[in-house]
Formats: sequence, C-alpha cells, structure tokens
Amino acid sequence: MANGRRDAKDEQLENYRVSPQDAPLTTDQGIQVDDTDNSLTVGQRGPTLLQDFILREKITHFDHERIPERVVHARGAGAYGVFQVYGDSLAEYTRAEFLRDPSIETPVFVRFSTVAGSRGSADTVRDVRGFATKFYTNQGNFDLVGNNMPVFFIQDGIKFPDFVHAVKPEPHNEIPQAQSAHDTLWDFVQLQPETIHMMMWAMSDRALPRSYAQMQGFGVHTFRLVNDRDEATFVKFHWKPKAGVHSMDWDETQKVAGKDPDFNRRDLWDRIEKGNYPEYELGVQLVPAADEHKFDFDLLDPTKIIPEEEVPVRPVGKLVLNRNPNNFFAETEQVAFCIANVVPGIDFTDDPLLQARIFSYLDTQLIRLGGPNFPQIPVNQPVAPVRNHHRDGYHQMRIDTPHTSYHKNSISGGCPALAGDTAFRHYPEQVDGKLIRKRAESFEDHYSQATLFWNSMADFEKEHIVSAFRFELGKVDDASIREGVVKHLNHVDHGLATQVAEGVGVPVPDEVLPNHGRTSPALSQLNLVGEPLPGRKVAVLVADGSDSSSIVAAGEALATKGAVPELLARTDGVVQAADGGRVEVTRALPTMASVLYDAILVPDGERAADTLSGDGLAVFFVTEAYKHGKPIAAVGAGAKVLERAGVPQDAPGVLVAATADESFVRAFLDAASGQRFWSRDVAHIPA
Ligand code: HDD
Repeated sequence: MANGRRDAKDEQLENYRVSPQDAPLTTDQGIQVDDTDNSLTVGQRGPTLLQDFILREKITHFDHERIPERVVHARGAGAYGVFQVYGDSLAEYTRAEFLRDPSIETPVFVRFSTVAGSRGSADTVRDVRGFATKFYTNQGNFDLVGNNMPVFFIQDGIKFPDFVHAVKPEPHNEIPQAQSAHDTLWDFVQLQPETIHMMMWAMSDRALPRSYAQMQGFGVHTFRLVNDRDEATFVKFHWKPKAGVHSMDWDETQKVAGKDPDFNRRDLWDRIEKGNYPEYELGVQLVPAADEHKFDFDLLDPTKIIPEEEVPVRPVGKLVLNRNPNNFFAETEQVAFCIANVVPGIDFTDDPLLQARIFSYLDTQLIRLGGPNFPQIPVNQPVAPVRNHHRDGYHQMRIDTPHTSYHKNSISGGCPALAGDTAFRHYPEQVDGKLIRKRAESFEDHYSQATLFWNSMADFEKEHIVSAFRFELGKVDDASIREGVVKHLNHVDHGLATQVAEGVGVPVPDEVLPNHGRTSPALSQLNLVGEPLPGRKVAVLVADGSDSSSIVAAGEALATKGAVPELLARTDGVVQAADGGRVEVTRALPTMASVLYDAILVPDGERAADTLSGDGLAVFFVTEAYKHGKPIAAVGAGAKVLERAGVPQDAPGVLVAATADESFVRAFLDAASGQRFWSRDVAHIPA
C-alpha cells in the first residue's frame, strides 16, 4: 500500500503483478526472442514466411487487444483504498461485519466515471459522475454502485435502454460525443416528466466537478440493512468528501476538455501520488421499517431524495483512496461492478429501477469480459474464500481438484458444505399482489422535489442552472421540444421557466404555477465547502526579475497545506530572480492554461512584471482566471499584470499587497479555500 502496509487485496494482487526487468523477452510460450523488429523473410527483400510464429503471435495478440467498452460509464478512472467504520453504532441494524466492527479495515476499489461519453471522451463534460465502490469484505464483495447525484432520470429500469439511447450520440451520425445538448435527449425529457428532478441536478454545477475528490456520492436507491434477528431498516448511503463539493465554470470545463481531456483522471492520479489522498465519509440515512409510508414521496422511488433536514445523515465510517492501480486495463477497465453483489446484512428493496439493475450488471459483464469467469480476474476477486461447484467456461483460471462438481455429494465428503448462520439471507419481506404493468400512484409527483432543489440554490447556482438550460436547449433544433421542456420547468418554478424560455426563443408559459417555497440547505454547494486546499493547483507567474522571497513565502505556505504551486514562465528551464538566484520553472506557459489551475499568484519584481504585462499569454491567463472566479493575488509590482489584465483590485477574491507578509499569505490561503468568487462582474470579458 502507499502507506507501506499491505492489505489483503494488495497481497492477493501481488501474485499477479509481472515485472520482467532483467530477463530476456519471450513469446507467450516462453521461447526467448532476440528480434521483434524484423519479420522472417526469404533474403533481405524477399517475402515474409508464414512460419514466423513470432510475427504471427505479436500481430494476433494486438488484433485482439480491445474489449467492448461499457455501454454507459465507459470513461473512468479508478483507485484502491481502505474503508473503516468509526464505531459499532450500526451493529444493531446490520449483520455486515465491515459496518459493525471498527477494528476491520476493508480494502476497496473505486471507479469514477462519466456516463454518456465513449472511453476516449473528455473528462470535463456536463454529465453525471459514477462513484462505484467495491468493498472486498471478509464476508464477500459488496458493490455500492452510485453516482454523484442522489436521484436518477427514470423510475423503472425497463426505461433504461430508452434513456441511454436518447442521451448517447444520435444514431444516424454519432453526434454529439459526450454531450446531452441535442434533440433526442431533450425529446426524451419533455415526454418523460419523471426526468425533471434529475435534469435540475444535471444542469447544476454538480455536473461539472472540479475533482473526483470533491464530489459527493450517493447509493441513490433505498436499500435495507438487516440485523441478526432478520429485522430490516431502510437505508440511503451517502459519500461526503472531506475536500468539500467544488465545481468548475462551464466555459472553463469546455476549454479544459481540449487543453487536458484527462483532467479529472490526472487529478485523481496526482493526488494519490502526492499523498493528498481523497477521503470521503460514509453516511447513512436510516428509516425504521414502520416509517415506510411516513413521507410525502415513495421511499422506493429513485427520483426522490430523503431531505437531510427530515432524516439526518449519520456519519459512520471513512474511505481513503491511497493507491493507484498498476495497469489501467487490467484493473480499471476490467473491474466489474454489480449491484447484485451484497453481503449478509445488506439487502435490496422493491425499487423497480434497482431490480432491473440487479439483472443488468451481471449480464453486461458476460459480454464485456467474455464469459462467466470474470470474477476470477484479479481486481474482481473477493478476498473472502470462494468455494462452489461452478465449473469450466471461457478463461477458467482455477484448477478445481475435487472429483465432484455437484451438491449433494458423498464422494468429496459433501464438500463444500452449506453454510450455517453465516450464510446470506434475504429479508423475509411479506409480498402480496396481482401481476400488473403500472407505475404506483405514489410515484406520480415529478415536480415537488425539483422545486425543492431549485429553491435551495444560492443565487449564483440558480444563474448557472438557467445558463445551462439555455445552452442545452439552445442546441436543440426542434422548437417544439424546447417549448415542451419549458412547460415542465414551469411546474418547477415560473421564474426559472421564464428565464429559460426567454433564452431559447419560445413563449413564456402563461400560467404562474405556485412554488411550495420549501428549501433544503444541504443541497447547496455553498454549504459543502470542506477542506479543499490539498491538491489545489496554484499558478505562480514568473519571469527574469521575479522576487524570490514572495515566491518562497507563498509557495511554502501553500505546500504545507497540501496545495500544489507550479511556477510558469514563457519557456521551460530557469528564470533569474531579482536577487540573482535561479528559480526553476515547473512548466512553460504555452503548454498550460489558466483553466488548469485553481488560483493565481503574481510575485513582486519590477522587471518580471514588465515582461509579463507585455506577454499576451500571461495577461490572458490572468483575465481568464478572473472570469472563472478564481482567487488572484499580486505582490508589489506584480499588480501591474493584474491591471493590464483588466482585473479590478477591489473585486472579490483579488488580493494585492506590498509584500508577501504573513497576513497576505493567510488571506491568499483563505481565498483559495472557498468556493469560487462567482459574484464578480465578468459580462464584459470575452469567453
Ligand atoms: Fe448503471 C454501469 C450507476 C442505473 C445498467 N452504472 C454503471 C456504473 C455506475 C452506474 C457508476 C459504472 C460502474 C463502473 O465504474 O464500472 N446506474 C448507476 C446508478 C443508477 C444506474 C447510480 C441508478 C440509480 N444502470 C442503471 C440501470 C441500468 C444500468 C437502471 C439497467 C437497467 N449500468 C448499467 C450497465 C453498466 C452500468 C449497463 C454499464 C457497464 C457496467 O454496467 O458494468 O449494466
């Protein structure tokens, strides 16, 4: 492990790691090879021979390197970590030992993802993010396959293929890639009002996370915890990031998609390599079985949250991601999550979306990973022992030695024997009813919680939501679809519908529908700031003549807090500081862009400030960062660069000081620790 200690999963994986450093290259058959650059030919210019097994093996293996990408969530990044509960407070609710016993450290693998894009698409698109966690518990694997939004687009899994077909690139020309701003998605939305609550989340800043370390995760469905006495409690699972929930600006995300399409993947990797381990707290909302019908929505409806103000989230444990995988394909691509993977003490409910998922995930792995033995792939193997009568199939890795492969048997002494009390048992739910195809009436209110979300947003969050709807619907060619969506928004909030209608050129709905006025403060990112400094990247713009004392003062303070200062100059190499010292440049300015940083510092130094003020790239860097609400600081002569960039010195989040003294550094760290300064007036700044 990154902290020097091996957990059970890491030890298991060690048996599979291959690193043939000093030994000669071989074929897959172990034959040593002295040339893989030249095929076997007759004479120097003659034909290549079919008998060249080295050529044939190399090409054949290459031809078969690809497997189907995931039908959704194809683009992702993963990491290993460890989960531990704080205490035994869940012991009365669940038989799951990893949730009951604070002495157990459970290894995990987490894969984050976008939903709509292909495997090679950009990270920073407007989309839901997957947050899938495989807990390798001592009672078997538990997969919590969640998202960074607590609700879903549809209520019944039978609609999933329709939804995915609508959001994916359109079938005739496969355009657009990894974007929801097109006719088929919004046509689906206007005809399927159950999507509206989720569309509010998808149009909010939650769809533009700054980092996988800075987004929440949600199990979405209501699950059950089941205790030793087979009593059940409803549960919603939450992940709360220690680094808070932080998002990017829409204009910024679009630029990052070009400047660094691997932005979130790289950020996750770098954080772990630098020891800024992403941390999340597991929280649970518990609802006693007797309270199932106490809410004004249905607990089984995955388009609804339980507002935290009604049922608080109890923090129960901590997840730390502390090790990067060794091989992307072997681990992150081949990891197979399955919502059906539950352990004793955790059970399903009758949520119709959940039930379809229980089927879909196993089914999809069979085609994606080529047969029923994918649980034997190292990243998928439980650390709990596996013993059963499953046999054969493609890619069977086990050599089962018994002469029997059936139960019951006497020849192998009845082995493996059936488990006793430690076996998985479903909650003995009482069910009775006629077979029907009809959604429950209790699933019919599609707007109240969309309104709750809207009402709970800060002003800047509302502005971003309006702009997002305007952008997305603005890309929809068919005006009747734009109008249809606006009509639904009118049920959410008339003000919202009006602003969107005006932006996309459709009539403002006549009817002013009432807004219930309720809010849930826990939904606004303003209230989810956390400790964002570790991993934040700060650009320090330097040139010959920069004052090294302000660079050192700010740089050291930032680094102590886990932030990552990078020195950018016109060219790579070194710059000569004002005191004659040499300052090493981290990266050349033309290879980077302000959108890749969280904050900007221009140090003191007359000559450097003159150079930077005359460099269009440096000036634009500052202007653009200002537009995106980032903290910007200048020391002494560095203020000239801000002036040239059109940055008002009295604007929120802009700091100018004569020297980089203690109070300046503290103020800069403070500014870099909050949300962005969204209140700046930036209308005059070109995109
Ligand atoms: Fe799903 C992948 C999350 C509904 C069918 N889903 C997938 C992944 C995540 C989610 C995070 C990526 C896992 C990974 O990293 O490998 N899905 C969700 C959430 C849902 C949801 C939070 C609603 C609450 N999904 C859902 C439904 C169905 C599927 C209703 C089908 C009926 N999902 C799949 C899938 C995928 C998948 C087709 C594609 C690749 C895979 O499973 O392994 O089976």
